[in-house]
Amino acid sequence: MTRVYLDNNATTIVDPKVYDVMSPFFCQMYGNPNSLHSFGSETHPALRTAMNQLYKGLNASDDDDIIVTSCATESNNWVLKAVYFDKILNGDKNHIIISEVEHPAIYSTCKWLETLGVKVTYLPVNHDGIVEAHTVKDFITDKTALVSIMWANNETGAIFPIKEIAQICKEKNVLFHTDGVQAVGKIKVDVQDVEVDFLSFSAHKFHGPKGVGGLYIKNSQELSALLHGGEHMGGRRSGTLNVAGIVGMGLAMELANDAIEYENKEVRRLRDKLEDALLQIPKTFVVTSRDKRTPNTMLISIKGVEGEAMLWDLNKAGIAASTGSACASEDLEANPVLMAVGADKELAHTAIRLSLSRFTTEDEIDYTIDVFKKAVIRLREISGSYAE
Ligand code: 7TS
Repeated sequence: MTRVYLDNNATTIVDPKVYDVMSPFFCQMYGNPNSLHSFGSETHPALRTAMNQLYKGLNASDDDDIIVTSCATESNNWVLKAVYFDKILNGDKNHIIISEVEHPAIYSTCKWLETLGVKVTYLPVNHDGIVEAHTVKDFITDKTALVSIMWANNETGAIFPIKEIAQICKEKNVLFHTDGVQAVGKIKVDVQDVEVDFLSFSAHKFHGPKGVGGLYIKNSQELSALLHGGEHMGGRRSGTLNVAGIVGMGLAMELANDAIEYENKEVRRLRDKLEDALLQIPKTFVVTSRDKRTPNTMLISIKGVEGEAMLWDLNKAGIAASTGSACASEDLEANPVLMAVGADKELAHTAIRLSLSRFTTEDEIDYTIDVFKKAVIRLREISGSYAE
């Protein structure tokens, strides 16, 4: 059966080159890098190469830290909780600013911090699903400890004005974190051009392995450790190094950055071809203008067709898509990002996210267009709630 994977914002296929570079570190070079014997030390060259690839990939300087974590959820939790300990519990601040369309790894952590007495501002987004930089300025007070705004949204692909927001935070002397999960490897992320204090990323979103991610920390900025223990990663994140994961993530970032031009031209062309075809179906609409999105993403609403029913039809034809974030897809609430951009509840229940990658082919897009159009006709007939 034909199988088409269009859920690349949830996770991606591991690039075969990444798989190859990782494989010796399971059964051959399996030593603990901290051990003094040769089993340990023989892992060092590959670890050094991988860390260099990560520094180069983000254009970080030697004064910065890149700390490998288990995923972006960990990186996001770390920043929020450490800022709580450092600046709120043990300081004189009490306020954090995020957007109302952050991933649950930020949003739910902030909800939890509220139970501890932290004041959280959830910034609204405009009709493109983007936080406008001036709103950040409007809400910063002398009690604000941290602003955390994502670089690109996982559901709409909307790219946020991170450079301007970073500048505002710098002027106001407030720490700035960005969740860069959906930006790294898809668009240019240069931490010297865009001066963020902290940036989270996750390898499996750019054709690296699952279970490994990172936190970039500017100028070795103070940030209490979340995991205490054996002083790994300079004492900033203890736990035996995930050697294969780190080696894989380093190469994955290099390959993804090398492919950014392809992503911008070819992946964008395929996404736009799919989008143009699907928008010919009456009463469909796509959130966020094309030029304001990552090149691989489209969130489309189809009037009269429940997102879950559509997903089921696509899945039967071998096509993987999503109704939004897979992290929340078991809960059948209306898509919160669509609600935030002002869609009505019906439209918000009919959202399908299609996300491509550099491995997506033209044949797969043609097949998807065909299946999608037939599924809409079928489901609209069944639901009967749709009239042209
Ligand atoms: N931040 C953003 C913006 C994300 O898109 C995701 C995963 C995460 C954080 C968490 O990454 P993890 O590696 O720790 O899991 N997003 C999605 C998604 O959109 N569908 O499934 C997972």
